[in-house]
Amino acid sequence: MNPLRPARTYILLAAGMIALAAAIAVAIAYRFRAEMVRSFKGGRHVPAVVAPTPDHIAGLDLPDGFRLNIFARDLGGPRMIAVADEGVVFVTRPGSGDVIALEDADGDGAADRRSTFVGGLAGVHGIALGRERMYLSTVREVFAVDRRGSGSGRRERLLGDLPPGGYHPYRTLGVGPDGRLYVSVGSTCNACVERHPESATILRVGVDGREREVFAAGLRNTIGFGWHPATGEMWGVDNGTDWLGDDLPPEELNLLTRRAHYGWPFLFGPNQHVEGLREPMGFDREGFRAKATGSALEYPAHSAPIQLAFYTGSSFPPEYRGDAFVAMHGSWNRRPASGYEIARVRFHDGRPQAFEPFLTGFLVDDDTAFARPASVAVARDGSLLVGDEANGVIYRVSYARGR
Ligand SMILES: [Ca+2]
Ligand SMILES: [Ca+2]
Repeated sequence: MNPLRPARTYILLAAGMIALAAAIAVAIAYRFRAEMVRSFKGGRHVPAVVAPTPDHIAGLDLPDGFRLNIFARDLGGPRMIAVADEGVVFVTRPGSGDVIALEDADGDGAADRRSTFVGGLAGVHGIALGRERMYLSTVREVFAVDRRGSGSGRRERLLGDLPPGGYHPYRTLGVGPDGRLYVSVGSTCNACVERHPESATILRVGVDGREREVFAAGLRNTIGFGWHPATGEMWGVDNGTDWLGDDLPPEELNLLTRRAHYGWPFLFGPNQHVEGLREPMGFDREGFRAKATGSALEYPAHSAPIQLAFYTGSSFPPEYRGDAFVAMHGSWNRRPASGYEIARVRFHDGRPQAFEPFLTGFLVDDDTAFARPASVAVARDGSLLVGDEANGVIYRVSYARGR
């Protein structure tokens, strides 16, 4: 046996470990160079998600006259829902990389047909329906598929170079009243000055993928957005910065207008300064504040608003027309937990008045939940569909008074 061999092995091993440690140090330094939160407040607190029992479901709270049933179950990890005019309910599942189609053919309020509409699209999350086409987004791409056929037809790639996902890889889509496609691109970090001009923005682009522009900026992650059915104005809910404490910053409802800046990472809510942030050298705080747009309404911190849907149906009482519903995914950075519910935004004459609880009770106690609500959509019969990402259930809320 060569006596030099063990020594050489140790030297190589030591050199390898030093190189690895250096690489990790560089990676950590790179990551935290951009991160602006100076001291981390609010611990990790994630209620355990259990399977829903009949007792759990019976314990859900709704305003008087509303009732709830299960529309579909065993759906894996459903995220966004889009309902077609003819009633088909499309659901994206980024984990399984597909879009499923659910139909309630006999009209009893529960889906009885289920098929895979689009498959093999890893990370598919955003969905929007045009007259003939369905638009889908993955982390860095936007596709169009013919939605009248089986879904298996040609897939046209409209965009292939969205910014990297990082902290927020789930992009969402909407087709505006102007016929253009809106793409929400969340931030790559918790709080930082982004390197890519399209990170932490909403983009606007033609449905052919051309004439792309940053529509609105300073939005950390506005997953849920939509257009008020009476005014055509665009409203969105933004997810505020983590680790700033149990009550800061609030989640925001913003009126989204072209070329506005909504303040992230420097300002929150109605343009309030964020304490505990490392601001860039020479940052002109007051100059920035003068140009930024504050929120219209606020919601408890860390509730994590996901999908937003305006109520466009007619089976709920008339005062719900033009109000919005928001799925609150629920906190992981706050004690006690917040969110885990469906909130209603009351609108009057096109202006938001207040958030109020609509469907609550998914949080059984501060350590236990039986849903992480991610989606809300209005079904063709005017009922509200609510998707739970954690247990793969879609609940259906209908108005039952007088029946
Ligand atoms: Ca049915
Ligand atoms: Ca803001």
